[in-house]
Amino acid sequence: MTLVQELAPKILAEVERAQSILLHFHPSPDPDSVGSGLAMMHVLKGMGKKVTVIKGDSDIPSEFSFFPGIDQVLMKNWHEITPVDYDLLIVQDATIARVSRIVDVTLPLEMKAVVIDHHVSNPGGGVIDLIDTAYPSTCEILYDLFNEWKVSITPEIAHCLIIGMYTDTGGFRHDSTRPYSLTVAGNLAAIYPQYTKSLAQLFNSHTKPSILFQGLALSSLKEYEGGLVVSAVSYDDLMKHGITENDTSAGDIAQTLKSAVGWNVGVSAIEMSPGKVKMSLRTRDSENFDLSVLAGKLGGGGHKGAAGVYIEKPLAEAVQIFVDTFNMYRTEKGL
Ligand SMILES: [Mn+2]
Repeated sequence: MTLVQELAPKILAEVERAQSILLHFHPSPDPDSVGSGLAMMHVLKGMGKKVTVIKGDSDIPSEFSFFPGIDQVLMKNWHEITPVDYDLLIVQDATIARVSRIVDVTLPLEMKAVVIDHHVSNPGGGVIDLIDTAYPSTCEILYDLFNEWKVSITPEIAHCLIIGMYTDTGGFRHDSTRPYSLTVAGNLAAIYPQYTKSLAQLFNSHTKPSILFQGLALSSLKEYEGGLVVSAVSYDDLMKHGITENDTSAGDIAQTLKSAVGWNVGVSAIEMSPGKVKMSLRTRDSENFDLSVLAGKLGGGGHKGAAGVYIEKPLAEAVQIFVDTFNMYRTEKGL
């Protein structure tokens, strides 16, 4: 019996018991967060449940406008709602703490949490934790969960799920992709064949400042021993060019860096506000460089091949801390 098969009836029992269910998007939501949040919303509404989806910390990127049901999202963050109004929180594609990064997320006694995620670094902490790292996306977990629940997958649900699955696997290119992922995607594509139009919207929606950001990021590269390369963009530079957080794409920069032969680990460091640096890490060699471990040493998390961390220091200091930690990791691993 798989974990999904084991937990599906238990999660369904919590859903049936609940009067009012809260869903959320994680900070800087990606299509797996939004797709899983909205797919779950459609399913629960289909069951006649009272459901609220909050946007969380971040604004919803305009290129996500195609997601069916996005217009029903409550444009509020955790601290702007009254948590006791809800008796069940379903945390998806995130940890409970990561429902918001701006405020502390403390669940009232009246509220139960169910955690559904595929991140190896998720500690759980819900009354039920459906955390299965064999899945490349939360949306793929939901496909199996909904089937266990005998939910019929509507075009709306299929649309939400396939976009999250596609993006979290890098277009079915990451090692996390399983043959089964393609089977699921095939089933979803048959239900909603127009999903390619949404992908076109998603990947042709760059802002002008976002292209400027890529230029700044790529012109700031520094190479370190052990095949590490770091791009670092300061808060001042962001301000000078009118670049907002939504215009930055740390993951894409790090992805580009590690695509070069000889650069094993690519890091994009961005000083999002003075003294607060966001780092995205990518590797072309996750056998030797387990980024979830590396990021974990600094309080971050993620997957073996892709991880992230925030360091609350000025940019140069933050980069130095990372480089030192990287060297420590190399020494430990004999690399
Ligand atoms: Mn995900």
